[in-house]
Amino acid sequence: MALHGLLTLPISQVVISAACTCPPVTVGQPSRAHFVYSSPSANRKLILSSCSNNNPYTVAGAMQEVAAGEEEHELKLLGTWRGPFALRVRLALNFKGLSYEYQEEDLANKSKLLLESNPVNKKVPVLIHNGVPICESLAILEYVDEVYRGIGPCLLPADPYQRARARFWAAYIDNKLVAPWWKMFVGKTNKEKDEGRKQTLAAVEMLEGALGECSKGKTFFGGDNVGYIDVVLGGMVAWMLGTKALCGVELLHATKTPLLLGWMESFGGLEPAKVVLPEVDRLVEFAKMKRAQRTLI
Ligand SMILES: N[C@@H](CCC(=O)N[C@@H](CS)C(=O)NCC(=O)O)C(=O)O
Repeated sequence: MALHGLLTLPISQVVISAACTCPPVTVGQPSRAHFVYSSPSANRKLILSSCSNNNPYTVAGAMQEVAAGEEEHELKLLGTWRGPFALRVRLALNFKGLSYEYQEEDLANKSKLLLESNPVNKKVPVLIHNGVPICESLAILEYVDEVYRGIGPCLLPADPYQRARARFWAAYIDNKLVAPWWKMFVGKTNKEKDEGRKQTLAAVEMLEGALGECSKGKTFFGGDNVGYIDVVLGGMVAWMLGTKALCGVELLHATKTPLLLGWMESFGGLEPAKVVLPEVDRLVEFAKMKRAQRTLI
């Protein structure tokens, strides 16, 4: 890895991202920067290639060098292209600019690797880091954020109160949005579907308020940059957009949820999201077919 030249850079051109400092501390030039990577496997620091300060996601280029030069950096993700839980992990890895191998799972015929990696729940996503599996999407997000601290944007805020709040909303999304959404979509009776619909709409309204509060007038839950809540909800973007076609319910309204509508457009327009978010029509067709067959989605 051609890092030696970079190591000789004058300190005035370097952005130092110490192991627990978020965001990176900038020293010198405002427009171009170099990053220091604190290796999770060894106590050594590497300065990575230059990134534009204007776009934290261009650190992806730098990560390619880590992948090439850090012999113990090996990430493999088991997921499905449409699952909101695997999608949030892919979003997080992309936003952090981490390279990883992706294995698409067939839930009707789960791979040996999945069954061995997640023997308890046998579900995706599973992230395998240097051969060690990590299960449960929220645990994976936190793991990635901790291990690759200083690489790309931090997902969880540095402040303990803000961190607790981000975790609160992530749990809310799982329990009060995703679970009722599912009930609305595959509920066995009309009563069950109707309950799911009411709960989902109530959750969307609550999340509109949460976005206003967390973003402090900026675009994302994380403020100017995408953070933990953004990627957690991000996994649901295509499902939310497909809700009208799948359940006959309009989830977002220009008058009732203008912030979430704006969030969705901005989030979906970012390159790290664009490359993984499923195409809504494809998702709708697939989900309808699976619902008709009553098989795992
Ligand atoms: N709480 C889990 C949920 C994961 C989950 O439900 N995954 C689904 C796909 S979206 C799955 O693997 N289902 C397979 C099964 O139920 O056997 C997480 O956050 O990772």
